[in-house]
Amino acid sequence: MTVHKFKSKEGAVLLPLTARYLSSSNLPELFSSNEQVMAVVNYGSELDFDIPANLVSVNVPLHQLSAPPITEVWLSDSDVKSATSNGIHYSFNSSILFGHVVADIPGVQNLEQEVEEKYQRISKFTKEKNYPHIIRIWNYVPDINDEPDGLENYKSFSLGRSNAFEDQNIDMVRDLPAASALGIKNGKLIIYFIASKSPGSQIENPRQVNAYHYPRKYGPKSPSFARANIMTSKGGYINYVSGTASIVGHETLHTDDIEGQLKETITNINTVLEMATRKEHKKNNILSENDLLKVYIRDGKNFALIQDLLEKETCVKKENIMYLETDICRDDLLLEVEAVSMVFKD
Ligand code: 3EB
Repeated sequence: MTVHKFKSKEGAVLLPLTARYLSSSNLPELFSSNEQVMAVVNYGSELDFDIPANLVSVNVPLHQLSAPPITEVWLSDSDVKSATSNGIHYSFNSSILFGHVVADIPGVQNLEQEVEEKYQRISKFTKEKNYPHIIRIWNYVPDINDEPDGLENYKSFSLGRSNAFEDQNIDMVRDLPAASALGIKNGKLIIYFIASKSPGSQIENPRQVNAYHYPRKYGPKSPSFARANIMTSKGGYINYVSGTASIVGHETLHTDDIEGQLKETITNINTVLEMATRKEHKKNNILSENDLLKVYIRDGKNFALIQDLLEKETCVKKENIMYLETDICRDDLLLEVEAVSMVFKD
């Protein structure tokens, strides 16, 4: 199998790490090809064929609403090595490290401490390995909207993460990762991340209060994530856009209104892309056909409506959009959308 690699006219691969969605049934063919795969992230039930040991394999048991199922594949431009250290499975090339860690949290007890411990571990590990900049991180938080002992699990998660980042002296203005934080129902905390030798460029959204400045009503400590983070290489850049929702300022807008929430979310994503292109001095940019979207939907019965609207509102290719059913961190959010946008030099 050959996968289009976005090469320059001279034949050089333009980005050290790129993401693709491939039909899950095509993975055996990918694994037997010469492609340098850094990681596969499979959403839904586990794949029923062997995954090579020299890559990171993540399974996130969230239901895919569209069929046939697709898998998120991370491709390297150069040789990949992999190993496990202190519960972190990782693979790496000369500039990027991809990591994965899972915590079993029976009864979802002591979530804050579990999250803090995992974030401390990840921060120390990435520093030790000399990939000290966490660029992008995905969090699947058990029973995210439940409130044991009066504090919602999302808020406990956010607290544990903040404590770890403060302890590790992460600079909130320059070195926060882009992030997603969604619910999961299997009693596990599932985390995967991309870290880099060189710093990314943190992007915020002028329509929204920076998340790390959210007021206290959203939790004892504000969520520590950037709206987006960019990795620039010779030939272009990859922009990791965080989970994005119908939030303006810090308030949720369009409660109980799917269409309103989706349009506001797309405006927010396009604003973040616009901020990124200003910073990178590239031409103006909005969501385009080769970008990847992941759409998290609270109630699967809204899937057809959301898919329909999204096809009208953006020109992202249908096969580049993954739809998952899951709980979202604020209980008034009906949907959330994350993006990976790859922009190449003209
Ligand atoms: C928001 O904008 C929506 O806590 O890591 C989106 C992406 C959200 C990441 C996180 C939270 C997080 O606040 C929620």
